[in-house]
Amino acid sequence: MKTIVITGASSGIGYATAKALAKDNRLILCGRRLERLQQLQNELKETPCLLLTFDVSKKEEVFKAFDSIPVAWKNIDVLINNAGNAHGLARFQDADLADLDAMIDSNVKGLIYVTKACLPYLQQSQNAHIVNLSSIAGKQAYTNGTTYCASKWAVEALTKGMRLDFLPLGIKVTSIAPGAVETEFSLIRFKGDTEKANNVYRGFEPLQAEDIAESIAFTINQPKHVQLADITILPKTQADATTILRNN
Ligand code: 8X3
Repeated sequence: MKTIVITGASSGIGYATAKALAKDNRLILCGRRLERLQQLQNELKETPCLLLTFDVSKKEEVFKAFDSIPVAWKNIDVLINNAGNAHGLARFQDADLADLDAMIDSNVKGLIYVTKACLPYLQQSQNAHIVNLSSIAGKQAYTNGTTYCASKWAVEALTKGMRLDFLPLGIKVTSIAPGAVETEFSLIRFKGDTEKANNVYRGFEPLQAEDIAESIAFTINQPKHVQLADITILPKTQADATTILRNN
């Protein structure tokens, strides 16, 4: 049995990951919306769950939440840094600065805050592991996505750097880099415009959140001496960040 923290647990990949890891583990489910976390907890009847409500981009909220963890939950084995989003899709010169701030705040600073806040608890574990949700956008910049891509390149750099820094601590660090996954991701990127969001997944079979959850489960269930460094997951009909074969 592992104690596993999942950020952004109330929807998408975080939600599917909580479901995939529910058996034989204890879950610390983190998100901004308590009702959504409670709903997930109700669905995971057999699983011991602790709910932490905070916004990853708000430093004080993050540290306050981790400080509030009861003693019985303080031995944390796995941190899944899943929270993060894309805001807007526009050329850098046209992009809204507030959108760029939001992506750096959640995808980069949020991951840093949560990891810093969680580290003292991870250090209690003999089998500690951090899984960072990156993206194909962390490996290939594309037009209109410059700052989103930069935020995911930062996740890649943080993952590689942490793997080096944590060697003496014995903490494994893995990056999971998905391509097109059909979640609320595009709806958020396009600020609720369903037509634009649906168009992203038009004419091919995208990944589902459950596909990514399965790889996360595979990653953290490796033998103690095995550290998966990096998994890139694409739909069968996606070759790179911008090349997708569509049938219409
Ligand atoms: C999500 C994948 O290609 O939309 O991170 O940036 S992509």
